[in-house]
Parts: sequence; C-alpha cells; structure tokens
Amino acid sequence: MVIASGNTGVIVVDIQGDFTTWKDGSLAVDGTDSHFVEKIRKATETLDKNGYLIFGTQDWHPANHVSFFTNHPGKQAFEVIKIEGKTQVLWPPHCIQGTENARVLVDNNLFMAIVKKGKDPRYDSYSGFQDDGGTETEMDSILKRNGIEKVIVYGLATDYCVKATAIDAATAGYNVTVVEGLCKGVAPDTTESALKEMKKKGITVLKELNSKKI
Ligand code: VGL
Ligand code: ZN
Repeated sequence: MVIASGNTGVIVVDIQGDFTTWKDGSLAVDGTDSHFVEKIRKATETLDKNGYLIFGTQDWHPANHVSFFTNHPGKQAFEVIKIEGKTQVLWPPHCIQGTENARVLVDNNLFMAIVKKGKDPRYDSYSGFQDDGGTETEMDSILKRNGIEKVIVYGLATDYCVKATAIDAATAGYNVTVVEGLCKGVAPDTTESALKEMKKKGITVLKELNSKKI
C-alpha cells in the first residue's frame, strides 16, 4: 500500500447476504459467490492492518419499505415506477431489519462504524450519506470526526449503492477512489454508465487495490 493511511478511510458498501449468490440472497448480484466475499474480507483486513479506518454501510429496510415490489399491488420485481416524480426501481424484498441475510458479511469488529440506511419506509437510500427524501445519515459527521479527507469505496452494487455513495462522498468534498475489482453490478449497462458517471465527477476508478496509484 503506497498512500499514507492517515486521513484515508474505507467505505465498504452493503456486503450483505441478500446481495450475494453465496447466501442465495433475494437480490443476489451476479458474481457474488463465496470467493468474491472472501476477496472483500481479505482486502478489508489488509487495509485495516495498514492503518486505514474502515467504515461500512448496511441496507436496513422495514418490511413495509417503498422499494419492495410486494408493497405495490399488481407490480413486479424490477419494474420502474414514479413516486412523487422520483424514479423508483421496485426490488424484491431484501435486507429486512434483523433478518439473517441483512447481516454484514465482513467481520463487524473491523469497522469503526457501520451506517444503516433505508430505514424510513417512505424513501429509498442507495447512498450511505442521505436518503431520497434528503435526510442525512451520520456518515459525513463520523468521517469528519475521524479526520477523514479521502475515501476508498467498494462493495455492492456498483450501479446503485456504490455509485450513489461515491458520488455523494465526492460532492461532500472527499477525494474518492472506487476499486472496480471489489465491486459487482446489478446489470452490465447500468454498471458501465455508473463507472463513466463516477469518473466524470472526478472519482478515481482503480481496477484493483494493489495499484501504485492509491
Ligand atoms: C442496493 C438495490 C436496493 C445496493 C440496495 O446495495 O446497491 N440496490 N437496495
Ligand atoms: Zn435496498
């Protein structure tokens, strides 16, 4: 690892059973078998050992959450609807508070803090910083409290929560690096455009962590 770890934090996004094929998750992202999760675990442990502070996000929905297709009679999973002018993808129920597959699959002791998001049944929250209703999480204040100025972001899914979290971090003034090889996307086209959009916002996208550029 080449950069000084001092003011650099890590945000591990939504590594939870429901997003993995390994745990037969309800919203399993392609390529998220046990080997992928092991790669995430190892990378996070290595960063921790090298002095980086580790932060995480955890999708944490009530059963009546607006993003679940089952809460919209007649609708199907992955349909896209408008709610009060906002685009909402309707997902299979996932990451329901207190269920087995809502657990974070990386050793919880590694984290300085895990920020839960998507708790308000009325709003989705892809970003670890704020929900679609504009309510902020504690992420920014926790990063600031720890003197973090740069963040390394990876996890699930590239085209939704990684993208939203990385972009909000950049908007909030952090220097952001996304590690593509430690992410998987829901769909190839949205993943491609997410990577483009992030680069356009000045976010560095690295293929893997062992690059000298970090
Ligand atoms: C996510 C869809 C719904 C994600 C969360 O973690 O990317 N995607 N909720
Ligand atoms: Zn969700």
